[in-house]
Amino acid sequence: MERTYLMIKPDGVQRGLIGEIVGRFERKGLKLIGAKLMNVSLERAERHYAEHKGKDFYEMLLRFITSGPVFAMVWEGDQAVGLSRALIGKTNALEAAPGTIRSDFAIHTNYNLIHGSDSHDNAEREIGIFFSEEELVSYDKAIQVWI
Ligand code: RTP
Ligand code: MG
Repeated sequence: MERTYLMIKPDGVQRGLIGEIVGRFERKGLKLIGAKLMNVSLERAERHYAEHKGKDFYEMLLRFITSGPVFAMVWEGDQAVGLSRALIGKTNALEAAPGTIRSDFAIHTNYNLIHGSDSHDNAEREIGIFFSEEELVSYDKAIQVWI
């Protein structure tokens, strides 16, 4: 079992796409174990995007992610990291496969609706930035046996 950190970015919240996006992960069969609408402080944004420090889009990325509320989530399931990245699609909407979130709803690389952890280790690191363990809910899904 693996956990991943997913975050609907300010564009997704402002465009009213929270329900649409959350529904895709629910229907896939992953288990939602934590969620909250929140503003991201500059300090949290810098920790989250530390790997991009120094890149030409870094400052813009920080401004964007702190510009309005995000919908922060933790999802659990077998291969949750890889499966979530597959549902999200490539960073650039032009390269994202049809049927992925970014292909279906995004136009611009900078406004690509959702973040998904790119590795198991980064998932655990990012969950720690945005959630305390007390905010995460442990429960069984009745139909999990078929997924
Ligand atoms: P994310 O971290 O948000 O899930 O996206 P990702 O893994 O697909 O892409 P990543 O390389 O981690 O980049 C993080 C975010 O920075 C913006 N970006 N802009 N060339 C560019 O202008 C550029 N490259 C990346 C995107 O918003 C990307 O999601
Ligand atoms: Mg990334």
